Amino acid sequence: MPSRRDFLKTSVLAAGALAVPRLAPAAAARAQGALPAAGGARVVSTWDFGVAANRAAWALLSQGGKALDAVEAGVQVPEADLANHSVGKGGYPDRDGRVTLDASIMDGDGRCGAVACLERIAHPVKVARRVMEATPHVLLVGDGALQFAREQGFPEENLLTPEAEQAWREWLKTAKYKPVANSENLDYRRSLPGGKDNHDTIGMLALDAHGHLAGACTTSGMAWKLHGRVGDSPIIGAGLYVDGEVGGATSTGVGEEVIRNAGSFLVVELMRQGRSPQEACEEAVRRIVKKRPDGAKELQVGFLALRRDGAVGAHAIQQGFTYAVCDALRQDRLLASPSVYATSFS
Ligand code: SD4
Repeated sequence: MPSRRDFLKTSVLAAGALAVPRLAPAAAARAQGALPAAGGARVVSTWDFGVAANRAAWALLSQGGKALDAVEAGVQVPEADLANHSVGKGGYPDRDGRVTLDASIMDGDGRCGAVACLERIAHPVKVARRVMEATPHVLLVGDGALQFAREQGFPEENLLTPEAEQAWREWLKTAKYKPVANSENLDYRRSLPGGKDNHDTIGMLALDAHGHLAGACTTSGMAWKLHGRVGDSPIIGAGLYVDGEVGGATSTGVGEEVIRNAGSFLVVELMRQGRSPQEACEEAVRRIVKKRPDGAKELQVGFLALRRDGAVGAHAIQQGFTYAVCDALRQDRLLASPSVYATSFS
């Protein structure tokens, strides 16, 4: 039996394309980072599950809807998918068996809202938007975020599904903790609990027909994390940043590395200085690798950027990061990001 690594190597060499292990809705993803502006609205998002999320966003964008509404609607698709153990209900819990969610949303005009370590609310992105619109704050965490969500009338429910609980109980047998690359694209039904499904996120960026930009990012964070751990996804400037004058960026992977480098803010600032979305993502990845040359060999971080003219860029440390692009021309594009390392270690 060839290993997953061999399989990736072979398929890349043979076909010039990256075959992803989880069923890719747009067939095999083509390896590509930069995409030129298409004119008109466009939405991009991370990983294979971005294709379905983009579709929900496109339902609004194609009708002249606002980028902010589109990203909020789009990321709710993986949040609601119980087979997705990375985002929303059904997400893998922390090491205490608690599902804690992180999410953020940002408009091109600078308004933003976020929640971190939120329990019992299935759509954290909606609470993030409510923080943005109904409070003078940007970020609510833990019990305070839950209290706010309750007061705002969000329904409460148990987010730990039997499948996720079983995976957690399996993990407890060894209690080994190591983030693994590209878990979002693994087949959750076949992968071993406690092994590969160890981190996950959807980041989405949209440009609407009126030229406005917005972004959202939502995750259950790293499976088996310490209770209270917060990743990059709800940190404005780390997992998500949008500036309507320039563009937006979002990230996925080991959030600690992204936070250390203010990753998404960095990508947007590099675009402001004239780098293309592709060059900006490459530089942000380079900074992470440069600071931790040995550690970076064993971890995944991917950046995705959308410039205000609709041009797209993506780059990752490891092979295997995919992203979805949707516009009037084509709604189901799934592309494989270029990467620093040619083979995925997972
Ligand atoms: C985190 N960045 O919590 C998220 C998880 C992730 O691929 O994106 N994993 O650190």
